[in-house]
Amino acid sequence: MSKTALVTGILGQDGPYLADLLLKKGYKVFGLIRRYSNPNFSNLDYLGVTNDVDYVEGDMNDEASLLNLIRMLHPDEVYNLAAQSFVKASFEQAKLTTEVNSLGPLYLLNAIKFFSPTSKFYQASTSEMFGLQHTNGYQDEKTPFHPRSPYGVSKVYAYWMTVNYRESYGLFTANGILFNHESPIRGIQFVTRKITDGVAKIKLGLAKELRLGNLDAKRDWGFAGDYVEAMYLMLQQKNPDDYVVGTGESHSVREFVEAAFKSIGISDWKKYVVIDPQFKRPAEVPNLKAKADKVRKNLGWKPKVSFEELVEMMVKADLKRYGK
Ligand code: NAP
Ligand code: G4F
Repeated sequence: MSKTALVTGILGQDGPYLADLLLKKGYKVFGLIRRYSNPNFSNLDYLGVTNDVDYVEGDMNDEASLLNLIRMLHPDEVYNLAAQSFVKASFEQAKLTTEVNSLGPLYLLNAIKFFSPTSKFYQASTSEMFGLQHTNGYQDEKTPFHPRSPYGVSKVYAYWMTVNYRESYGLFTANGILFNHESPIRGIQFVTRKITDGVAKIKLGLAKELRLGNLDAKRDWGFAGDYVEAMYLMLQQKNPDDYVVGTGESHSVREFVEAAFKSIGISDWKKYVVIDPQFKRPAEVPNLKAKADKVRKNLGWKPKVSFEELVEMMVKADLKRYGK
């Protein structure tokens, strides 16, 4: 019999890449969607898997809907990807962010504890939990947390609940502490996609400028398609554990901008970029760089797409979209 997986956040960026991977491995994939008048399947369409996923309704804010789903489905694996994942919005919507990102995972953990204790659970933890902290310029599994946003704080709660339910009840729960990962279906508000979308519009004469915030922030950017493999691998191990996942390379937003303009043959990018304070944050995370030795050694995972390849892939996809 084929394995079953419940994936929350199925309509986001990571959900479709993970669904594609699991379907190729023969899983039956249940995707959690909230009730919408018009749900947006465009990211699943991009990967060509819209009709292969079984959709179930529920909301991370609605405990009963999650309890009921776990009780009915008894999935072999639960991947909790749903979140209010935009850091900037979490400053203005801290309560909502906390409810979805902290209490949502708690509801799922309780549902597993009561109704399906053999289900393995993956929690989408994040490098944002490290915030200002680093160990000699890197972050790894031993680096303490110092979150810098309501988003980061909400994810620290979920991280520890995931650890606590493993230690208290013997559940198979794993945290993937993922560094930034991007793709052509990255949400348009996030800086990488905002840049590649803006660059494509400038190239095609559809825009004259690109308005951005802090160009000095540095991130460890990888490709989402690579990172969902690490999520899957974490749930295939004999014992549950927590893993940092990243490339080990850090680039500034400025470097991303430069690379994106370079990919369309423009070197004097400063002519087009306007610094706009509305895109700056009350507190910034200045530098994220993964030391992902554990995931490489224990799970044999490594990224396949380089920074330059990622930028080019995203610019090309946006040019193609507007070209159409
Ligand atoms: P994303 O594109 O923002 O997708 C998040 C998904 O969560 C969306 O599909 C959204 O559904 C869903 N969601 C939000 N509130 C919900 C609710 N109340 N009930 C049910 N579903 C809800 O995020 P992503 O980039 O794919 O990231 C996946 C996960 O990894 C997130 O938890 C994020 O915090 C975490 N993470 C991401 C990165 C990264 O660099 N991408 C790094 C580390 C950790 P709608 O489509 O209905 O709005
Ligand atoms: O692309 P961002 O919005 O991503 P951020 O804040 O790093 O968060 C993402 O990665 C986390 C993992 O580390 C995830 F957990 C989280 O869910 C999300 O996926 O911003 C990246 C950097 C920031 O330093 C920001 O201040 O880019 C800087 N930035 C500069 N100008 C901008 C802009 N960010 C956005 N979104 N828009 C700008 O105009």
